[in-house]
Amino acid sequence: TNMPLLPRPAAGSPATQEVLRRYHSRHKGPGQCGSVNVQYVAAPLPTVWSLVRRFDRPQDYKKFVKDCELSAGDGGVGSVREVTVVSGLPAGTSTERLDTLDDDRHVISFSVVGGDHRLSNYQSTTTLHVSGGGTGTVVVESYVVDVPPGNTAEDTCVFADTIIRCNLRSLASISEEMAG
Ligand code: A9S
Repeated sequence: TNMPLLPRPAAGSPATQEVLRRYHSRHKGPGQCGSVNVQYVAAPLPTVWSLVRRFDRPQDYKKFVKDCELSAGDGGVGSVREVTVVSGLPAGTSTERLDTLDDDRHVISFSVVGGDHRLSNYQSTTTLHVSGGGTGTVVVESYVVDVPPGNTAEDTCVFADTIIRCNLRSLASISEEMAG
């Protein structure tokens, strides 16, 4: 039959839907891939945000970061960080610029601008959302990145998603520890 399908309403409050539309539906150019990862954290948003907003201290929850130094700025928009990666990854350093830091909407985004790794033009956006009346937080992290020559979009996303899910699980456990 030609019976139209009844669209299911999207999840989340109108405010959440607006943030998702605005910050997580980035356009992928030709030769790019990307995805969205979501993590529930059983800690209040201000606790989670206190970790996520520190562009100068990714090592506080990103286990693959050995060291981080700002090479420009003081941690505000436009700051540049030089990240040194732990051994075992196919990367040594990554140079990253802070593009957005919104303490009201709880949005942070950065772009990879250099380094000796294969994730060229990696651009990431993370937003935080109050959940469970304030007892919990939903973290949404999306990215786009160039597919390196000789790799598939699928392999590139599997690699990036593996690192991101690791970061998000670590963010959850540290936040939950802080919140007691
Ligand atoms: O750090 C993040 O938020 C997420 C990712 C996927 C970071 C990846 C990375 O910084 C390495 C950890 C160094 C791995 C980049 C840009 C390239 C890598 O190969």
